[in-house]
Amino acid sequence: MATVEISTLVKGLCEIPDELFVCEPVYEFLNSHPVELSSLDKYLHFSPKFYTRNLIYKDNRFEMMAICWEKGQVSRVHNHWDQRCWMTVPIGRLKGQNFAIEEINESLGYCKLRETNSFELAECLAATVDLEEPIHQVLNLAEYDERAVSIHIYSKPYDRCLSYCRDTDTFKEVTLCYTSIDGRLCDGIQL
Ligand code: 2CO
Ligand code: FE2
Repeated sequence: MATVEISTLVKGLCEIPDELFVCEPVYEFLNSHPVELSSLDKYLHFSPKFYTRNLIYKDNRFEMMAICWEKGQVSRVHNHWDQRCWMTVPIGRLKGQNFAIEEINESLGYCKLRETNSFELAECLAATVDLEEPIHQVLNLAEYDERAVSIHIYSKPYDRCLSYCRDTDTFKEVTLCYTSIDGRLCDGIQL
């Protein structure tokens, strides 16, 4: 399949009318437009400390970012509120693990989770976060033994989520920051 520059992908997404900016049409669009890797170069910043979030595009309706994962790096177990989310993995591969809530007491910040399904992503295949079961973790497993880059689209843009700790069965709100915007490192960021 012919690849497209990331800027072409953004333009194509911007042209999707609001009523079609929902799970299936965006998913199909991403699957039928694999990204040209060289067009991602300027967005790729890796850090040994944590995965990096590199903003490519943002408007009121959606944001797109490249997330760079060193070998073995994993996300928090987290939710996406009621954001829609799509992701593709043009470089390396990643595992997605979904979770269901078994018991929750919001006022105590207590939440017991149970693992549900998992999936693996590579080669520009797209996945969506299930709005019915939105708690998940993304992992660049050490056994994959390579860096990975994923492209994420969130609609609407979001900058906070709930983070779950499975050791203590607790959860709390965390703020999400960008590592870089349009290829330039954000103030105060040290890789
Ligand atoms: N959603 C996480 C973030 O934006 C990345 S893990 O994939 O859903 O930081
Ligand atoms: Fe996520």
